[in-house]
Amino acid sequence: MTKVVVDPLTRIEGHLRVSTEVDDNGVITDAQSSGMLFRGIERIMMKRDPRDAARLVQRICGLCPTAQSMASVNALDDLFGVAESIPKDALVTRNIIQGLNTLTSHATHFYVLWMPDIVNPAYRDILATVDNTGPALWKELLSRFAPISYKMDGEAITPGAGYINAIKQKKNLEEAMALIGGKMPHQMSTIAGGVTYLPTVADIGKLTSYYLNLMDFVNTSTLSVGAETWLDNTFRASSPQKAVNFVMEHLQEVVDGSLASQNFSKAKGWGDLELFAAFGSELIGETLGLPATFKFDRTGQYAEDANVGYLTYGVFYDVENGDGYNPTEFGKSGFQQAAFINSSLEKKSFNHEYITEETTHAFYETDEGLHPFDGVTEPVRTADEISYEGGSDSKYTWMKAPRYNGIPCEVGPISRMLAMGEPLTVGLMNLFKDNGYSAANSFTRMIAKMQETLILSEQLLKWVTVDLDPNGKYYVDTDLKMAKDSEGIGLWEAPRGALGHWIKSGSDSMVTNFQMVVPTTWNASPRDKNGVAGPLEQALIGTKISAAENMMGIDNTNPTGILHTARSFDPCIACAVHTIDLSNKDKEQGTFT
Ligand code: NFE
Ligand code: MG
Repeated sequence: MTKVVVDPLTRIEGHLRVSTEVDDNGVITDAQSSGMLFRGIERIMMKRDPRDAARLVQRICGLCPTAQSMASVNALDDLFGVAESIPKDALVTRNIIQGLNTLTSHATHFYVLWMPDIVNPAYRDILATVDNTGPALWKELLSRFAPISYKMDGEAITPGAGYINAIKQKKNLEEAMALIGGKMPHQMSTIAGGVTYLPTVADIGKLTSYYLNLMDFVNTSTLSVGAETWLDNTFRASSPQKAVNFVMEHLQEVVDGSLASQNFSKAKGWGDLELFAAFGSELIGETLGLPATFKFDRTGQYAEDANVGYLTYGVFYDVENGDGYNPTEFGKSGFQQAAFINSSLEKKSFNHEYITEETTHAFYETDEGLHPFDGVTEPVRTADEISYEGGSDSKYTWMKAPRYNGIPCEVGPISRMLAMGEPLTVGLMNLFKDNGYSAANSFTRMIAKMQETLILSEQLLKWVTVDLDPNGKYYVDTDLKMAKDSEGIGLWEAPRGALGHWIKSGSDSMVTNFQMVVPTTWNASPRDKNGVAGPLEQALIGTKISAAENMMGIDNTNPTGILHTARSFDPCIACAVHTIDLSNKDKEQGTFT
């Protein structure tokens, strides 16, 4: 038995430690996920004017601040009793700014955080031995996905085009967000009752040109067939089977046109997503007759008897139906679909009352399952209570353990796509399940994210060019007295998954409790009081430490299995750990102001 620890895991946000035990066959037999970043957000809201929430709590993170501001403002609309009267134009504006943030985040994760994994040196060595495809494929992968800092045998590798273009696209989308939000990150536009932004006709023109720049990126980098054709045949397919068939037939054509010539360039029909879809899966690659494939469908898998569900609260207001929204239930279809989906992929209704957080294995006073309205954030008080070495029976992380009806849940694009019944995601997940793979794995997580990117891009165009009205109404008046002795729920979806803020106020309308349960706290959760591991932990246990193992032997010093799996969840520890300790400023464990 060997202990393999990755600490810190790079190319994520914040500081995550993944600690594993690996047997002599390279199988991970135990795993702990630890959030190492101790900071402060929930407690700074206590006794404040609740309206501060929409400005302050988005400082939790620079990746998903927009989602945090949106969850807060949903909670405030509920607290002030105005949720059902928010004008449609304000809801459209909020949808646009969240859509831009989600697209930025996904482009960053796909190209900048995850794809450099595909040019891990282990794969160069493997591909070098694969006749007909290996070396040519390796060259093509480098030309697209190698990051700026990539060095191999002391030689600097030229940055990949996809990597560079994603960074340029991030700038494009953040400029668009700043147009609405005044600045980015930490936009200033969303307030209880609506938004402060009133779009002009010129602004709509500018937003449209940012949109065209985005679609240029999507259509020239991501897909050779163009987003519209792809979506017509996948997202709008009449069944999951038809969506999968389209993708397989399209990929087969591309494969047939390029294998003999060993040419995997865009000219031969390989967009970045197509390349990943064909070569990223052992199952799909073998079906297509590819001699070289990656095995990302074998990383990040749940065991057959996994105790994990998929959770989404729904996101984006249903602007077709006019003003207002229900804070606990956005709608019943599309992006607005809230759902709990069990490990057999059966969709159930959602009720926020089933959400609890436990701290049996986290560095807080032990709670064994409080609903966020009653949630407490009380860190342990002495440094000797904080150790990351104790193993799964001890406390080992700053992340709490959220549960839905007692069940750990994976959140993120894969859960949203499942809930909306997106045909390609549903079809692929069932295909893997029926072939003895886990439905959720590194491959399906990445495909679901790119599928959401395409669907959301299209939706964004409608919000910008059809729904946004320069003569609209953008807020309803609120008064602090309306928040007297009240409570509010803000449910939303951040790019990384289900995000909830819960707020309570007293007789002076000031905040008496504020709790946030964020996506990475779900995904990178520790054990709960029953010893059940979190989703990332369960996805690691039972898989191989070395995804490149087939030809290279077991390599504990390049634990590709851990890297792919952990990064496929797109973790953000800045969001996941958000504690403050104002009372022990002189103590060793660290304090924050
Ligand atoms: Ni800091 Fe966040 C997102 C939220 S993470 S990135 O998306 O909420 O868990
Ligand atoms: Mg919290």
